[in-house]
Amino acid sequence: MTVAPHTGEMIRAAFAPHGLFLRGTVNFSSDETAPVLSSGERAASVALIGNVGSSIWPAFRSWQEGRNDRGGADPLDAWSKAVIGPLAVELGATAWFPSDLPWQPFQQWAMRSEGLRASPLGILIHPRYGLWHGYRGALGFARPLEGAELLAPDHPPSCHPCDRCPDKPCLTRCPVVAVAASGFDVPACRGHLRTQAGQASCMLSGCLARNACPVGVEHRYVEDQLRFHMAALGL
Ligand code: B12
Ligand code: SF4
Ligand code: SF4
Repeated sequence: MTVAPHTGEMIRAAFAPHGLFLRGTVNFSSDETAPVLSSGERAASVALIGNVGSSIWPAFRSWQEGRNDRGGADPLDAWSKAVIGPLAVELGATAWFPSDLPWQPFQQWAMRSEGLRASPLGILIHPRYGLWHGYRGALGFARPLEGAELLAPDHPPSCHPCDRCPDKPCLTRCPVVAVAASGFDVPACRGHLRTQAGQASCMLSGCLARNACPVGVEHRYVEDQLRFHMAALGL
């Protein structure tokens, strides 16, 4: 049994005012270990909710300005919960958030539902938005969602930009070689971010490796958002 066919439209309409998009959906088969809903049942499906480019930034900053505590220690997570939590209740869904433990496999869900693959940086690359997109939450439903028609309207054809990028500039721009085909060296990156050089480059205008990618440059995060994410990474 599927949910009402208009659920995709309802999800889109509910999140659009916040700059959030329905990124894709996954239906679990009965032999998979799906996440557990607040009702105690296993989820039959999840809908991924996220940003493309800086789509969430005006809504997030305006929410933050209206709060005495500026959203607390993790304001973007707090905003995501403030927006997605109540809408999940309205839609009869359980909400999960990417930074909450136990980590739900957001990237696996995105690969499956959006046909995306990992870039050498570890983050998934989108044929249109490049490295400039992310996930703010997921909605779990007790029933399967219908498939293709629930994808974002601009869902791209399945192709992996890194396969068509012979020079791979993302692998050569990091001053401390923290980004390598073998993995992301978190201590090396954070060590550099604490130096004067790191403060004057990556912390100010974003990860040099991520900025070097030629895909979706028009969707690069605005400076304020870049600095916000770098501050979180450099902690
Ligand atoms: C832990 C974590 C980190 C750790 C990574 C530690 C490590 N070496 O693994 C740290 C803090 C360093 C990190 C950094 C960043 N992260 Co991070 N991170 C996560 C988190 C919370 C959990 C990942 C995980 O282990 N999941 C557990 C398993 C169960 O999930 P999975 O889907 O099955 O597993 C995938 C990941 O493990 C991934 N993976 C493996 N190695 C690495 C290494 C890195 C650097 C990343 C990002 C992913 C990754 O590959 C697996 C296959 O799908 C996810 C959110 C989430 N719930 O997934 C975000 C997440 C993966 N991060 C994200 C982002 C954007 C970043 C940063 C760019 C943020 C920033 N402030 O700049 C940086 C990346 C730095 C870079 N190289 O550019 C996004 C990626 C979105 C996308 N487009 O794919 C996510 C999904 C969060 C979100 N809100 O959207 N991250
Ligand atoms: S620079 Fe090339 S290899 Fe690196 S993430 Fe971008 S498209 Fe992929
Ligand atoms: S933020 Fe700077 S130090 Fe860290 S991976 Fe990117 S380029 Fe390297």
